[in-house]
Amino acid sequence: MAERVRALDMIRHRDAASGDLLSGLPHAGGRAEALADGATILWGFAESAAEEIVTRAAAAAGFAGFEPDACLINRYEPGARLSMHQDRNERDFGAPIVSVSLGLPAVFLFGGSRRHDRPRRVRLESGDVVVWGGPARLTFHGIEPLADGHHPLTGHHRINLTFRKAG
Ligand SMILES: O=C(O)CCC(=O)C(=O)O
Ligand SMILES: [Mn+2]
Repeated sequence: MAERVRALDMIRHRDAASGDLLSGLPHAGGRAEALADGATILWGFAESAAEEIVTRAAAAAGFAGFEPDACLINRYEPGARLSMHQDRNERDFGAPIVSVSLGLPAVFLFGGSRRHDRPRRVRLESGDVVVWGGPARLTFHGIEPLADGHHPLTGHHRINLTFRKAG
């Protein structure tokens, strides 16, 4: 539950950087700079929230010391899917993948080491964090077509961030 709240905080902070949601936000180590009426930049804010979620989730899953250097962001609209694939673009398969989901729920398909292994279907909701690494690092996975809906944070979208050690 704590992870969920923190992931939601992260997206709120991002929204805040471009708009109106600033007043009263707790300040968690970043630096705030007023640009003009109603606009403020929170330097380093989302990054510090993301770092905490991701490193704690990785450690809880058995990958202490995970230091991602890349974040891939996918935005899904209703009907969008991601076919079964392995994450192979990273140089070091010793590091896990840490995935943070925000907004509309989705069905995550988590298969096996072969493309046609029957996948588990796991419903991911906003704030859920999935970590896979070690013997599971090259597991085939994908996302079922997104069902339509509305989420207060993201409207008709789902956003997924995958933190990786690419280099
Ligand atoms: O959207 C997701 O939950 C998974 C994203 C993913 O597998 C990828 O970007 O490689
Ligand atoms: Mn992937």
